[in-house]
Amino acid sequence: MPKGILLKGQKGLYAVYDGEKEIQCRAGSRLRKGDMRLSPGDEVEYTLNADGTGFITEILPRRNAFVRPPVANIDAFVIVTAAASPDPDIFYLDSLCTIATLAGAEVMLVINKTDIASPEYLKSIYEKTPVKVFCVQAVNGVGTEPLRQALKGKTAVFAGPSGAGKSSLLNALCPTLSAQVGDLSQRLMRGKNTTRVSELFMLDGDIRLADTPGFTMLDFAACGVTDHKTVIDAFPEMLPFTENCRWRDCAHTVEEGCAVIQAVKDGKVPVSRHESFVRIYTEVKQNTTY
Ligand SMILES: Nc1nc2c(ncn2[C@@H]2O[C@H](COP(=O)(O)OP(=O)(O)OP(=O)(O)O)[C@@H](O)[C@H]2O)c(=O)[nH]1
Ligand SMILES: [Mg+2]
Ligand SMILES: [Zn+2]
Repeated sequence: MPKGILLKGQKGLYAVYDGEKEIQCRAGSRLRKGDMRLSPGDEVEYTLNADGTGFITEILPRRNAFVRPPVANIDAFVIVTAAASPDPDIFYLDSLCTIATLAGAEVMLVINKTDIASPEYLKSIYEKTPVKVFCVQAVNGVGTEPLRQALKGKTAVFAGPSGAGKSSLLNALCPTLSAQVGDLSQRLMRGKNTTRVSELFMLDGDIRLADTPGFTMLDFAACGVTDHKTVIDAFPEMLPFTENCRWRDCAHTVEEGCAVIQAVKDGKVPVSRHESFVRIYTEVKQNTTY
């Protein structure tokens, strides 16, 4: 049976990419309701009709899935921040990093607007982490080529504060898409009920990108972060130090003899990353029911 990736769905009509072209599909009601509802990014099986349209019969197992925006099988989060205007919100960036990492996605941090402010401060923080950093000027396309290379073969979502330059970056990566992007933002501006629209754009035939208005209000639980003990896994640069903590159940927040805290004091772990960790850990723990 043919397989493809769902790009978008609206009013029971779905666009499935078969690797070469889009197939217009319908789907049974079982796949259109509830948690397992078809989402952009889903890998699906479908049957082909004689007229070239299709019927989706199955959603293949998901590697991850999000509700707001509704997307699945995300390989990479492209977190866009401006070097200035608006100023970077490091806690928000680290929160997005945490959600992405714990969902098994790669994190790419794009520092935009480097024409008006230096990216060095942010760069110095994230160079000490596994986060991949790209410094760009979306307005004129400077620095976007390495990002395009890194995105090859992947399904990715843009996330980041309003005004950081996500739509500008999408245009820089794919100038021919600009009409579509313009259309999308116009549709999104019309009213709140349209903000759930979520679709993947094809770039260069093998990059799938979602410029969705999601991930603005961060709800850790809704994004699958429900166990405070896993938060440390989203800070891989701290993990090696945890072995030397005095207590085996050290939370690495305020404990005596915590080797992570010592590493922060020694300049081996960025202070802001540890601050974000403590805040996220505390927030997730408060919402943990056991
Ligand atoms: N100086 C400068 N301005 C930029 C750059 N990239 C984008 N901008 C400007 O920043 C503003 C916001 O850009 P958008 O692409 O609309 O930002 P966005 O992240 O899509 O914002 P939302 O759709 O509201 O989430 C626009 O006025 C852009 O022209 C850049 O590299 N340098
Ligand atoms: Mg935008
Ligand atoms: Zn510790």
